[in-house]
Amino acid sequence: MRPFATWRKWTAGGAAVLMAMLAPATAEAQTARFERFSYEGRSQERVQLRAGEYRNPILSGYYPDPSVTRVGDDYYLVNSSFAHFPGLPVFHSKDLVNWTQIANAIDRPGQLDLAGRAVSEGVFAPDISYHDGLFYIVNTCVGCKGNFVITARNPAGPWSDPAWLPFGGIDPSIFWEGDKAYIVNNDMPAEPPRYEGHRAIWVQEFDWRNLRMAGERTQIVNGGVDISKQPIWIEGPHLFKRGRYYYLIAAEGGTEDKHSEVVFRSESVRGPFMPFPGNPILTQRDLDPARPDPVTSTGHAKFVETQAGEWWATFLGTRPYGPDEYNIGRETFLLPVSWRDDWPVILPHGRPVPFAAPRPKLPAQPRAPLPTAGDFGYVDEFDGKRLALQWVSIRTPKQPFYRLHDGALLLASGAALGDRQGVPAFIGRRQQHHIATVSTILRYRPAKDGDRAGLAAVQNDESWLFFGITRLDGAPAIALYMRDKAKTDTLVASAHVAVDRPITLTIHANGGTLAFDYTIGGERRTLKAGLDATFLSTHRAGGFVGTVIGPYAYAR
Ligand code: 6LW
Repeated sequence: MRPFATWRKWTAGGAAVLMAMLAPATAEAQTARFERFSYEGRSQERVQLRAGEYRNPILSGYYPDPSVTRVGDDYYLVNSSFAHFPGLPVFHSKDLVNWTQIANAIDRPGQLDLAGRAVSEGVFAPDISYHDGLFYIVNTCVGCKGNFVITARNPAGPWSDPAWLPFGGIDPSIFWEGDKAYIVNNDMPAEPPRYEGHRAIWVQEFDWRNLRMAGERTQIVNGGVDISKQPIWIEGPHLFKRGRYYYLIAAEGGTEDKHSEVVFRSESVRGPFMPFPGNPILTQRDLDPARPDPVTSTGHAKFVETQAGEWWATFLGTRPYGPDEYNIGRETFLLPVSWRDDWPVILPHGRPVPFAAPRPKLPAQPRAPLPTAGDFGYVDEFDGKRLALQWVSIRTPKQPFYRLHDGALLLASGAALGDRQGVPAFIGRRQQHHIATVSTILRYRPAKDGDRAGLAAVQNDESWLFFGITRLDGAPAIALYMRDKAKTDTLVASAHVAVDRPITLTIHANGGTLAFDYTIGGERRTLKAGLDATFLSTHRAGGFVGTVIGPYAYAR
């Protein structure tokens, strides 16, 4: 059984501090000074967009479990973020194609304590909705306190502290019907599970005025489309109404390459729900595994009806470079929903997800200043007052570990990377393309053997690499360390260097391989090329996230 199955068993039983202030840094040893961070990314598939087309995925990189909603002619989307902090990225769009992150719904340490959480625990699939002047996100903190709801008048924040909801399971979603609300979610079935992965979908009324559950909870799907076939991991449910029917859409098959989306309908919100005879309405699991540029693991969809009356689905999918291998996580895709005989279909059986497709009939928007789709890059000079919304660390910080000062990011030491009980002084951004170049300029003088500062590329506490400056045998050195599902480091390569000048560190990713360059005084050297990077794939590392790369510092 793959590791994610074990994860699934764990049903959940002031201004952002990260921006706050360390004491002013001095030029002494230990303070790592990062002067610039640049990213340049290119997709492995070559796609030529024609007029009127958009590019899939719409959010490249680790942005899984999308939930989308419309308010007037504005669209909002939210993704899972597990134990990364700040968490629950919220995006805005006017055309469903160009997205701009406007918030992290969890951005105050007081909102959620992710202490001790593994990177793929924490906040699972969220759902965003709007009713009567207020936005709602319902969600589960796995390994922490379970299901909760947060609200905001403005989706750009601030979002409230959680109101905890006393039901088990994961993936809650709100369905609004007039003045009433219901929450559907995945949980254990009402009977002892018949097999591994046997789950159910439940519905209960949500007393939205008091942020609590009301009345009886009803199981509306047991197992999946056909329990005699032992379907696994029915999850990510969403309810909506169209015409005379209530529709329930849900993912089935597990979030790896057997993933799919299925649909049921009923004339009553509590069922009985009948499965669509043409299920699944989206999957790539029966396509030729040897097809070029495959999109796989598609499912976990949510629909939105546009102001023009079209229906669209956001869903997750992956773009592996090898057999179920991708380091960039599960991504957000968009496809139209077509209706026939009052049943919705996202993609007819046997069709591959297209990388280019006709846009929604919505007023076209300019490309976002920081694009989320296609090839793109950016440079962060660290000259703002706070870091951009895209920077994330691991677990909730107990105290600030970085500071922006004079065009640099100053990192103090935190816990060692790999220490699950602590918060490392690590702040990174998602690797969003298989072909990517990530670079930083670093000034740092290690005081003791083992002190480190540089770039870390992290899947989780046991699967990561560090490339940067350390001290080996009493002398400063450039070093590359890695952990491949391990509790201790392996030194891959090292070279002694002088650290009296800034050093540029560059990581080149190309699918399943990585190369590491450093430049001092205009002279460029390669420390290591052709490193097998499959240990940074979600498949090998286990869990639900993608690789996050960025500055890290640690003093012994
Ligand atoms: C999420 C579940 C899933 O809660 O994976 O793919 C879990 N779908 O619905 C974590 O993302």
